[in-house]
Amino acid sequence: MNTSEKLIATEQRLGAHNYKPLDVVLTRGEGVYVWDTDGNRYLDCLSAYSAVNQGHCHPKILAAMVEQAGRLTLTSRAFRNDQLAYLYEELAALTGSHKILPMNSGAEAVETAIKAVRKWGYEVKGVPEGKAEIIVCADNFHGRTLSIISFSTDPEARTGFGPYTPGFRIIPFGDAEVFAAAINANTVAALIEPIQGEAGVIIPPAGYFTRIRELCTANNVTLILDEIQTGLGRTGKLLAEEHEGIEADVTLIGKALSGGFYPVSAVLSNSEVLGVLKPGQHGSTFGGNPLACAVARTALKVLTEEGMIENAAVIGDYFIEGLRSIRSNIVRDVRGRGLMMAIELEPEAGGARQYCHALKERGLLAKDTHDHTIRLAPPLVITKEQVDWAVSQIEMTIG
Ligand code: IF1
Repeated sequence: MNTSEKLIATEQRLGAHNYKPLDVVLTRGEGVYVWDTDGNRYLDCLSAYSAVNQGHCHPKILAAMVEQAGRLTLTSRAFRNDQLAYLYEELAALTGSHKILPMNSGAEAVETAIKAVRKWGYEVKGVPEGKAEIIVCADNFHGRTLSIISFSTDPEARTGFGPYTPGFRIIPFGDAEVFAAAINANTVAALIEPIQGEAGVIIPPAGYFTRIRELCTANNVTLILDEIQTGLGRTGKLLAEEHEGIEADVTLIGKALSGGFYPVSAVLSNSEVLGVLKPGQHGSTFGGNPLACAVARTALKVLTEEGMIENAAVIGDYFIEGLRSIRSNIVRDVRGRGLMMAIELEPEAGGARQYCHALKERGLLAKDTHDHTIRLAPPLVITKEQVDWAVSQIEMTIG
């Protein structure tokens, strides 16, 4: 057995089998590339589910992390640290948010928002205690905690984990009139992904979010957009909400907030929602720690200063055009916005996973989702030449 076979066997023996990864054992990354233990190079077209938008091991984020790690890593929020205020300031300037709450994982940011809007509902909107409702969409993906999977419609994510948290109303994604009908006096919030990632990169019809925004405003419903995957440049804008020219009341970010170095997430609020949380009512040991803040500050800085968001817009269009030019009778649809893309295969093609395997053999890493869809989301630093290469490999695999 070579090194990678040994490592896979050990994982198989000792690890919980809650994942089924492609059998490639990575040991190094730089920019859009990663290398396995046998020295093979791959073009990463997943970016750790959009957490490494800035590219692997970005040297400036690395330097900030090393510098901060040698100085101060964790104080807890029992004391203050000299990085948090700067992160607040820089995030507020970038996004126009008025209040920020730092957490670690994406799921924690979602949980935080759910807690805050419920409390807001009782204290500000006047919803009777215990009656708050949050509208969510079918085929959502917001994380893995008990409350979050309670409103999942994916049997794999949900089945067997009850009893479930009540208080969520599930409606189809993309239909604003169904949304209008679902609002009642106890509706405190709507929690929606701008583009549904796990569902297979589902882009709602134009005007959907404009109408959702109107309905939320008219009914005093807090609009929470989960931009954990779509945010921070992935779709060619800083936040995907900009494509429709709207502003959420609460925006959730995570993943690329650290450029993939460290779990950092945040709840951004431009309304009074976060204002309802008082000392002792919410928190986290690691949330807002100086190492996370220093890493996040630099991750945001390189994202904007190095033109990554513009690159995602321009190269994303180019990539999708390239994918659409592939002649294949097993492709049902190609869709995407910026560098968040998907190729949906015909059901007769026999599943996307075999094509992801084949792409891996050609040096391109991508991930299947929902059986028939190949998801593509390279780091935002990808070049035209690299896209040309990727498209040719994909063409040879599915063409
Ligand atoms: C896994 C998918 C991506 C997310 C949105 C919150 C979270 C996520 C919109 C939670 C996380 C991940 C987690 C990852 C697979 C993955 C994923 F395939 F499930 F849908 F990215 F496309 N909101 N998405 O996409 O963030 O707590 O994980 O930090 O292995 O479960 P987290």
